[in-house]
This record gives sequence, C-alpha cells and structure tokens, in this order.
Amino acid sequence: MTECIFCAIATGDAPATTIRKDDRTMAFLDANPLAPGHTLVIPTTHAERLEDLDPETAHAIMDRLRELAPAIEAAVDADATTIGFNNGRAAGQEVPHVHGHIIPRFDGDGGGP
Ligand code: DGP
Repeated sequence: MTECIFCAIATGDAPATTIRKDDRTMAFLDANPLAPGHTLVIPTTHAERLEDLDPETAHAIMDRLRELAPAIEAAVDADATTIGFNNGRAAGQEVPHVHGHIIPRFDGDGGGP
C-alpha cells in the first residue's frame, strides 16, 4: 500500500487536531475546512471505501458521527450539520481512506431551503 496520510494521522505519525479517538475510529479537524468545526471521522485501520469496512467498524463510524455532530454543532453555535461521504474518486474522494465529513451549517449559509 502506498503511504496514506489518514493512516499516518491515526497512528500519530502525522499531526492533526484530534477531537476523539478510540480503538476503531478517530475524529479530527479537516485541514481545509468548509466551515468552523469541520470534522472528519475515519476508521483507524485502512479501508478505501465505505463498502470495504467490516460491519463493526461501519457501525462505530456511524456511532461517532451521531455522537459528534450535535456536540460540534453546539461547540461552534451552528444551526445544523451536513454529514456525508465522498465514496470513490469520481464522487470527489481525494483521500483514499474512508472519512465521514461533519460540516457545521448556519442559517442563511445557503444550505437550507
Ligand atoms: P474528500 O474530498 O472527501 O476526500 O475530503 C478530503 C478532506 O480531507 C478535505 O476536506 C481536506 C482534508 N485533508 C486532506 N489532507 C489532510 C490532512 O493531512 N490533514 C487533515 N486534517 N485534513 C486533510
């Protein structure tokens, strides 16, 4: 496998602002945030796409997204969050290591109706 920046972040070999870490998952601030508090949730072991995850890790990722989204929303005084995955290069996945985005949204920022 070629060097993976998110694997390096998970092992502590590359820096990141860590929000939370456990056996299966890690959450850290996005280096190129679309909004204050933009956070990525990754599996600590390498998997390129969502369907490559074992079921336990997939559940752990979903649990972290559900736990962290409201906490991040409150921390940056946002009104909502956009949560999503770019799953594959044609979908805009730049880093080939599964990552869920939690992007705080604010009334009037263009995300709502
Ligand atoms: P995507 O397009 O879905 O693959 O999003 C990749 C995101 O990862 C993008 O918002 C920028 C972020 N990113 C890329 N490299 C790094 C890094 O080295 N550190 C951190 N914290 N974020 C990174």
